Amino acid sequence: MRLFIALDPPEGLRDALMDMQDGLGLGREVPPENLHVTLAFLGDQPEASAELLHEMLGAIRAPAVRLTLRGAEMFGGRQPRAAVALVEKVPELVALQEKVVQAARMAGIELPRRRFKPHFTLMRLPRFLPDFAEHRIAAWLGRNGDLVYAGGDALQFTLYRSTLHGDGPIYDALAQYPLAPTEEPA
Ligand code: 2AM
Repeated sequence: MRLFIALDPPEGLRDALMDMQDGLGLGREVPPENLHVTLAFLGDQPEASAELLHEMLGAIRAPAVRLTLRGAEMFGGRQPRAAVALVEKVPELVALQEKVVQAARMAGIELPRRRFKPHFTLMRLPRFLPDFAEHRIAAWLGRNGDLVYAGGDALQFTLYRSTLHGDGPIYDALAQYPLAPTEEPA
């Protein structure tokens, strides 16, 4: 099973992400139900590891994570492969990501050390881009590069199975784990 662990956007934030998708005019949109912030990508894992992982994830105690969009970027450097909305790296998000990685390691899953750059992938771009792509990308970054959007709290995280198909992956939520709501200041 190809597995990953992610945060899903609250509804209002999903709409904001879809608005951002509308403006690029290049590549393939990530379907609304697939928009997420990956906390850990685990790759192919045997069923036994998945069960142990589920136990470890269920033991995580962590507060809700405020999801704030802060700017947009193209990933891939000189060969842009994806348009993404960046997510503010608040301490609760960093701590949760570390706990998730630790849970995976305790379940015996080896993870490469990777810098965590939280984001929603919005569009995936083809290898060969048309001539007008550069202009569209520059215009889109001009509109979204400084964007700030308070997207509300993620109150849970999800273990997903990803099945690859020719026309894009299918994600199945295998389990969800609650995060503790934070109290509003009086
Ligand atoms: P991305 O959105 O930045 O492409 C499910 O595939 C999720 O895991 C995607 O959101 C993807 O991040 C992330 N991921 C991280 N490493 C990956 C890899 N080597 N292959 C596929 N997906 C990966």
